[in-house]
Amino acid sequence: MVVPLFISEKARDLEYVKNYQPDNTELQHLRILLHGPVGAGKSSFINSVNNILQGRMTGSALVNSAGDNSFTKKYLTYKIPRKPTQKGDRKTFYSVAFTDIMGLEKHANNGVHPEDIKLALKGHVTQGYKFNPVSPLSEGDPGYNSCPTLDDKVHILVCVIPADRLSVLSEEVKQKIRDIREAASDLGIPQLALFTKIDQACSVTESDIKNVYKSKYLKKQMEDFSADVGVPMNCIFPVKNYHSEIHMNDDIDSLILSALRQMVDFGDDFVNMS
Ligand SMILES: Nc1nc2c(ncn2[C@@H]2O[C@H](COP(=O)(O)OP(=O)(O)O)[C@@H](O)[C@H]2O)c(=O)[nH]1
Ligand SMILES: [Mg+2]
Repeated sequence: MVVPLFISEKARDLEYVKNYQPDNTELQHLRILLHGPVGAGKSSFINSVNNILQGRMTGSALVNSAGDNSFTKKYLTYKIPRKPTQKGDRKTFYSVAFTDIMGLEKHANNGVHPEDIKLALKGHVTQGYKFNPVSPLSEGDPGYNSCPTLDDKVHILVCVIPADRLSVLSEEVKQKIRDIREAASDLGIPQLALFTKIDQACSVTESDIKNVYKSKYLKKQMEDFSADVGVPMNCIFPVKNYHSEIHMNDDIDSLILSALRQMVDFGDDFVNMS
């Protein structure tokens, strides 16, 4: 048998995320809410995490708790199934769950209303609720959950930004991001940002995503975003999602796992304080 001499950072992060369980046994999962412009790579990120935790390419076999696979403007939770250790075992899930909110479009009437995102942070949006961009959810509506449990609440807010389109993000979109961040900060919810599509952002990362921290261009983009929106530099994670690959790739996994590990740590701190 070949005994590995060292365990890679990637392997450590993977084990860490796979083994993570909240101390509070009432909590099934950390809820990670992804928000950001349409096409930023939110769904692809969730699928990428699914691939990595399953250890294989999975397509989009994600489970959402509303039992519905439509990719509309519905509020859906995606959970990632654990491989059963024995045949006939009950289906169980990893302790991270994702909610993907489409939105933040330039015009107020497109995308999910920022007020709805704020309600989602507090757990007031029912699974399967179809967002209405024109009028936000209000108390008493059928989609309004008046008694959210700790599981319903958001524990980590993640802003997803396409690294190749940062310079064209409109002031309106940035303002929406700031508003949502502020609402999350008021609730004490930890936040981080993902810079996706680094493989398309500049020639240095296009040739090899391992060069990500050598790219002056990307560093400048991250600094500008940090200054503009207020996410600290050490909370911005550059990633490349699985989007056209046929096989798994260690470099893709490493970047995604370091972001995911930080999400778990931040979320865990938050639920332990709640
Ligand atoms: N090159 C590249 N394309 C990506 C990446 N992430 C997502 N995409 C592509 O960008 C498009 C939008 O991604 P999607 O996940 O649907 O964005 P969403 O609207 O935020 O959910 C799709 O065609 C993806 O295949 C990435 O990291 N690199
Ligand atoms: Mg999507």
